[in-house]
Amino acid sequence: MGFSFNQRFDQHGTWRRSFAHQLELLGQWMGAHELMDATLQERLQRLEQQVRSDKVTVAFVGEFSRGKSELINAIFFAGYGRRIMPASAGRTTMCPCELSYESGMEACLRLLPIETRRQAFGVAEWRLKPGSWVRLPLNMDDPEQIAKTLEQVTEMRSVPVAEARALGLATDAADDAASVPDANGMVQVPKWRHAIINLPHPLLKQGLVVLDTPGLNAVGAEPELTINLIPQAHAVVFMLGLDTGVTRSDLTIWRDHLGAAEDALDARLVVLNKIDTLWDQLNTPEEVQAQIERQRRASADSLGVALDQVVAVSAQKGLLAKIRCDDELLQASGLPQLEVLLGTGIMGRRQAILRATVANGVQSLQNEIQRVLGFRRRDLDEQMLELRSLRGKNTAVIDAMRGRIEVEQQEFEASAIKIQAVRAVHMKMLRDLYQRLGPRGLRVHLAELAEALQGAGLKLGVRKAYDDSFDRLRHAMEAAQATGAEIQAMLGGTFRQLNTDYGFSLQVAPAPSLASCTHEITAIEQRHLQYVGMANRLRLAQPEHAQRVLHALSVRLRSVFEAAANELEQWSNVATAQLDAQLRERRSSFVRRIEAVNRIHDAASGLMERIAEIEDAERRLNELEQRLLEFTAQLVPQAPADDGMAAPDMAPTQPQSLIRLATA
Ligand SMILES: Nc1nc2c(ncn2[C@@H]2O[C@H](COP(=O)(O)OP(=O)(O)O)[C@@H](O)[C@H]2O)c(=O)[nH]1
Ligand SMILES: [Mg+2]
Repeated sequence: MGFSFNQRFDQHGTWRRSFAHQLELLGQWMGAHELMDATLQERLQRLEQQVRSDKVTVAFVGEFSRGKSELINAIFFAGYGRRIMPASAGRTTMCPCELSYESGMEACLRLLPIETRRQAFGVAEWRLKPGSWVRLPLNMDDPEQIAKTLEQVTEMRSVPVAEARALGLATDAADDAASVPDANGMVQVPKWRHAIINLPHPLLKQGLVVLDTPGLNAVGAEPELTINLIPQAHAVVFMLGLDTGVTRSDLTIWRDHLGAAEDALDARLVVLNKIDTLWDQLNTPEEVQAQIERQRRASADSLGVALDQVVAVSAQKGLLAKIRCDDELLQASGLPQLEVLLGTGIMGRRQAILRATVANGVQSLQNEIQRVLGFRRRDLDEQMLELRSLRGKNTAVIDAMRGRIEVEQQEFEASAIKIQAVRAVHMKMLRDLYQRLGPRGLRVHLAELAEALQGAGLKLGVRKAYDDSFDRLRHAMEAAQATGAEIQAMLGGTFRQLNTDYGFSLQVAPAPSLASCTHEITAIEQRHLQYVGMANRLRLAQPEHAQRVLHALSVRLRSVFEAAANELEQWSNVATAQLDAQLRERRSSFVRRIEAVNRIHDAASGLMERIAEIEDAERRLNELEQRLLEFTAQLVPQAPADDGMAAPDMAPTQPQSLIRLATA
């Protein structure tokens, strides 16, 4: 038995809260024991942020009228006791709708007017301009008011053909997605370009983002959806209607907008909706079941997915059943099975990834702190040896020792200057690296593509420009990787020297692998080639559309490059922070040693006192280490009980009696 999506998400939320709390305690503890420095602080914050702001996006994609909005209502919003997203006959979602929750903002619907398409900005930029959005408040105590307000997302406007063209919306009769002009030469276009629904729903508050999309026509017009939003969703639910089967436009969306990227197939579910249309009195439950099975198989075949990735449901009956608390109808609707697949399968995997990342972060944090503790311990050991050698010695010997320590200290300070020089080279290499991975570097790599896409009558050279540009991008990533290796070699050499000369325990980890970034670039390329290679050629002939495509593409790539730069930066910071920490510890150790020798010089009891102090300090170090291990053991998350189990058997074995009941 697996968990439903909602349960899974709830458990995850609980874990995240307790993690954040534990992390805070750890931070306080580190501060109290002088184990905190700027880099460790930053890493703690990053871990905390990673867990707190972890968003999980589920996108519902498919041709209009397949029941996407109804399914969203059924899975997430049945608790409101009514339909929240508009999904009744003749009321179709006309713009992409994002349901999410931003704390500190009142519940509201924000709408971006379609006219913003006249400008080259993508939705991502418009997000930064809150003034451009129409904002309508939602009254959380009044589901009627919420539903009524959300009907805005179905609004259309009548505009002259020329204006629709200027907005980059399909008007060409050859394009079968276009709306046909009426007698006055007017066409219907969506009133809004994008909607963001800010709702303090428990799941949304915990970081769930639901993306409801309109049909093919609107998806095709907004490359940002295909290039950014849908590929970045953690799960994609592709909707089909049992009443229509797999149509040509269903296939177009599947192929051109979801792409057949192998690794993404895992995070994809196909929902065959409206099975209730078969529940009539004339068919026996066995016949109904057989027909559903046939359609599942046919859908799986036409889309090229495994049969168990196709789930048959009735969103409408599922919603109704939840509202009426009718468990038998709910089972018959197939909704619970779908929810388990989404929860245990897709979300479970996604959360396992986050937990693994966090476990890694905690482990390396622990290593860093242990390194500091180890260094302190070694320093104490050496002091102890030094002091024991002084037992029963006269003041001349003690003076000689002070002299030795002072010489050692001077030599050490002299080498600190050399260290500065190495550091300067390191910084320069890093700066070059960031420059190449930054927005300006990216623009250079994309210049050829931009030219080809924007040039008049371009389309022939475009494929080559794509190939070249993406090769260049991959190259840039490989070059960054090579620089990382160079930095590692250089720091490694310096660190080894310091370890030998001063008994440091410095170590540079290998530079982080950027293979996943290179892989991501290839995935973006594949998806993109698919996009430009198919039905979208026509659209690409319009310069505004080409501009939008380029724009969406660079936004997506920028985030990949940024991620690579961040990884490298983190890694390099850890290495230099280690060095700083050990330099600092060593400096104060010199001061303590000289102080101790002075005390021993002044009073016979000084030596025994100092030895006792050091023994005490060693005991405390052991306690600290023990406590550290306790903290990290608590932080490394335990997976929920059913992890690692195979996804539950999803064959839609709806009990015959239930179908009978539902059809009665
Ligand atoms: N019979 C039946 N109709 C459904 C079901 N789900 C949705 N519908 C209807 O199909 C139409 C389109 O639904 P909607 O959710 O708006 O589709 P969307 O355009 O994909 O979001 C509406 O009239 C819904 O009432 C279902 O499970 N069974
Ligand atoms: Mg809809």
